[in-house]
Amino acid sequence: MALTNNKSILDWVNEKIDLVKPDEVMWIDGSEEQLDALRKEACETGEMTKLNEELLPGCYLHRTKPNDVARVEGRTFICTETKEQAGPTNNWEDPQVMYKKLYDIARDSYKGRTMYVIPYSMGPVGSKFSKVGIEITDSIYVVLNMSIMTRVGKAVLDCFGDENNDWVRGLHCKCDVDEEQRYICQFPQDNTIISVNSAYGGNVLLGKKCFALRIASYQGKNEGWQAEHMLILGVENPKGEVKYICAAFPSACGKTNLAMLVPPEGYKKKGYKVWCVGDDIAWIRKGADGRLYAINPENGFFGVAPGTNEKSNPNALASTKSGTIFTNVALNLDNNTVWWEGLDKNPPENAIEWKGQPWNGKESTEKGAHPNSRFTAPAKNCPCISKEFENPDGVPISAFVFGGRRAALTPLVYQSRDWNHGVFVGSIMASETTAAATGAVGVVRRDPMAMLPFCGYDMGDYWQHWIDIGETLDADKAPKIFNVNWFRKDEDGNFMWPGFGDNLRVLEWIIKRCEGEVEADETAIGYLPKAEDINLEGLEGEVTLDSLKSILDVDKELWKKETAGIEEFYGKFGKTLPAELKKELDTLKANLD
Ligand code: SAT
Ligand code: MN
Repeated sequence: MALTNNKSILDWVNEKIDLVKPDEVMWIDGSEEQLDALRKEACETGEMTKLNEELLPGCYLHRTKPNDVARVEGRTFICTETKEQAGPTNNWEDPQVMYKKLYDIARDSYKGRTMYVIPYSMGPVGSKFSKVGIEITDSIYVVLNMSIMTRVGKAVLDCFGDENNDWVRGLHCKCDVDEEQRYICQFPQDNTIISVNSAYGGNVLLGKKCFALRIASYQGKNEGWQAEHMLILGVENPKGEVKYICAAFPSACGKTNLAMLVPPEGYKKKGYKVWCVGDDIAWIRKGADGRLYAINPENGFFGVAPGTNEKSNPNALASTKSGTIFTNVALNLDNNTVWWEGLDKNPPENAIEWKGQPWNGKESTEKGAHPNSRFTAPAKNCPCISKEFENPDGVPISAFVFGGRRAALTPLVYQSRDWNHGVFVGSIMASETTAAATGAVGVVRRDPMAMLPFCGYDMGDYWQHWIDIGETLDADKAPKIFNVNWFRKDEDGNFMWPGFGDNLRVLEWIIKRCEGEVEADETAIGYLPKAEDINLEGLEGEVTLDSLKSILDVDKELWKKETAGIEEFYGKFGKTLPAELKKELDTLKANLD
């Protein structure tokens, strides 16, 4: 039975029923009984495997098709009235052409299947930050993932109103999971998303990248707020004061690890704590006091499994111990649990690898888990989840941090001179590619604000939006803007910074800068720490003052080469490139000469 009298919702759902012709229609009400029945059904059909109830209560394993393991950026489209509105970094197609193509693929594709209608809220139900979506899907896996990643069900519609038309339409059709016919399409001007022929993560959990970033970035531009690919964390000092930081990194560059950071021993002893508000997406608005506030619109973590372990991220690991769906990891047949590369040094011998074949982890040279295998874990499981997680007003932001994966060039940390310079620093972000998207891994590409695959309109206009937001902020209220790089390597290819929990040492410097408690050196690229101001206590033997100095260096020759790359990238934008950024580039070039 439909869960709403909202006419715009009912009309749209009915239209889609006529298109895809399901055998049955089920509205997801959010009740445990309904979800449990779906879990049971998915296990009966083999879509999911129930894991060991003692060791992993309420946990399941799912395998996607081997051709469907990551986001497909080449097949992701922004369909706006004009190509210019999508900008030079997005694939574009005319909306009418794309609707027709997608409807032809979707037509009758639910025959013999059930249509699930999922009402969901991005953000706490009823918060002024939050937005409602309806996702139609023919996949139980999607229903169960959405009910971890977002707030789903009747409660969402109960407080929505019958006349309200401000909701995002999402149609997902698994079809035959044919990669040649796979399309992930956003229609920002219609608040609509259509995804066909995939059943993987970011391609089909439409509340995540498609809505909360691509559509929401466009909404934010028009409505005066921001949707960013950022984690949100709080650092609590020994006095009990918490400062919040939003940080943008490309997919699979350690956002989840940073968001759930465990302080080094010395910091723990002193009473430092880190609280996780979000690990992937931040929605940001100005509060009544003139500061920027952020909420995490999601309700769970869709984290990369490989490399997650007791040492790298005990909080993420703990989050996966119940109520979690694992995708494309190895199944240990001896105890019906899961395993992935980097979980421990003890791979199972009697196992099934991610493609579904028998696998002996001790002998096989093949991987047990796909490099982009994932866990979908409820946020409430996380031992360090912030008590502000459900706060409908969000948390006040002290600093924005941008970062990428760069073996050379970018120093461990630097601060922008002011807001516009900070926007410049975000706009020139570049990172080595990872397994989170299909394509070559390890190639340096420009990824401004980590939004390259997620900005729902012209990136030049998006930068302008950042600049415009800055203009509305008093200088003393505006978050300070930083860049970090945990991934610098020495000549032998070894990482020069230990990363993980030790990144708190850098966050501490960032917060001190925000509070005006520490000096910095002005360089060609911005403010750099004096090496003595980064606390190395407890890192003896790992990082010396000298090695720290070498991760803090600014190699002018390398930076000159970098400016040529930036100039080329900026050249793509033509008239939407903000004059402010052009000016920042000129300043950087002059500083390097
Ligand atoms: O596949 S997702 O887009 O959900 C995850 C990611 O790439 O960050
Ligand atoms: Mn992400």
